[in-house]
Amino acid sequence: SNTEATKRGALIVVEGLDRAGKSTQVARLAEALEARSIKFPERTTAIGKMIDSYLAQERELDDRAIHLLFSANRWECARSIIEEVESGRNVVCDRYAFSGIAYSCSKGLDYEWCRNPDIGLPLPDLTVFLDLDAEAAAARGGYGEERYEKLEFQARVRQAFHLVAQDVSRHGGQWSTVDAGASLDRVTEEIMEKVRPCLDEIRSRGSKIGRL
Ligand code: ADP
Ligand code: 2DT
Ligand code: MG
Repeated sequence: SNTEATKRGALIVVEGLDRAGKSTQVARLAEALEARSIKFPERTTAIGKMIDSYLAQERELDDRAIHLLFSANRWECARSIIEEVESGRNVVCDRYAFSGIAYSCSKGLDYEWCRNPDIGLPLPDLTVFLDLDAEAAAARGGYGEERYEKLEFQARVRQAFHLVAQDVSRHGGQWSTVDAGASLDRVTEEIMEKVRPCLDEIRSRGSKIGRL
């Protein structure tokens, strides 16, 4: 029989535009779930350092090459995510493969081409999309110097995320959209309303973690 100690944890992903409130909400969620929190890109690895210098606009890379580096950066963390979840710990993730698709598609790359390199990665039990229009996001303190932090591009990314949402649902994934324009506490409450039933379901069914 399945004892409490063998029950796996959940993998919860938070997605959204720059300034949507992801990092703030991931910190709150990780505390509430006593979870390990991770962030993509994971900038400390060798691949992560290449991504970091690309985002800082210190180097140029072909659009497909950087897309594959973002995916490789997830693959180099996949084993440890699976081990953590299987050990019973919850994992909360600030961005994931869905950012990969949304940002690269917004440069004009083919949707399916963008999705392919992430196939087989751990499947999030729930993805919470913090939805905010690009103007409202820009009004939150303005953008920095990083690549992609421009209003017109962010507006395209938001549209691309809406396509990703439909695609995830079609592939049987759990995607929940939350209005990120509400107050910090209201957003946290709404996220918890989506997360609780997800945790209950994993606890009662005890299924293995899926694959993208
Ligand atoms: P992200 O990680 O998505 O870029 P952050 O969590 O860093 O977003 O938040 C970006 C900025 O917006 C921060 O200054 C943060 O305090 C502010 N912020 C986050 N959530 C809200 C909210 N619901 N209402 C107003 N300001 C917010
Ligand atoms: P932040 O560190 O502020 O979240 O910005 N990105 C991210 C991609 O283009 N592809 C990906 O696969 C991922 C995970 C989004 C990181 C920037 O990198 C973009 C914004
Ligand atoms: Mg952030």
